[in-house]
Amino acid sequence: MLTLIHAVNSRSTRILVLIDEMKIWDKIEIRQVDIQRADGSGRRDPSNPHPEGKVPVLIHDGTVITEGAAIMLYLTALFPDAGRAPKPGDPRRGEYLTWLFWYQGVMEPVTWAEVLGIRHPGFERNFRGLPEIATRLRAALERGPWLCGDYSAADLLCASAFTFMPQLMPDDDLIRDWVARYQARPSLARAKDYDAALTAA
Ligand SMILES: N[C@@H](CCC(=O)N[C@@H](CS)C(=O)NCC(=O)O)C(=O)O
Repeated sequence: MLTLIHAVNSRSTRILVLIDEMKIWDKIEIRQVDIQRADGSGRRDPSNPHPEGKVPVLIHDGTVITEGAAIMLYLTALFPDAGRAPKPGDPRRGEYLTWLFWYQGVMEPVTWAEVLGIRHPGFERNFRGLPEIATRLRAALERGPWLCGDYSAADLLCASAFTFMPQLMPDDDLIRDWVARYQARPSLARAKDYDAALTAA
């Protein structure tokens, strides 16, 4: 049994986008929890199995999986025919894994540091910065049309950062167009509608 621990308008919403892209709504139970929000609202939900009370969390037959990229990798591996990842053996599989891990290990810390105004030479030496992120994305998009050729969870994860933090959008037509194509996908609207219905209930 698969369960997604979800809080509306949060990082777990992009897992809803993936679920919609993969057409696996009927395979996953969505369980809503409260979380502590940056504005001070909300509270840690004691029913949430995440060790820090965060979302997203995927539970598969009792196993708890956290971190957005790990959940995306897990789901796309569990449903390989859903078509949102190059399969093992595909020459672009390595690129797919690279993008997921790079997002979680580099892009997310760098974008958050930028938004919070955190600057340290050691941080920049380890993670680099926004210009390097833009260069890397652009190089992949020049080959395009998506990061791994066809649309995949890697696009969803990386492009979602610029939906959440539009002020960080690089001044680059290829990247702007890629984010716009991601935002225009019906899966995004359907996930937002799902959250709106939960909020209204
Ligand atoms: N690295 C985690 C971050 C998860 C995360 O920080 N989620 C936020 C919601 S967007 C959360 O649950 N915050 C509640 C809290 O910090 O207590 C991931 O990418 O999945």
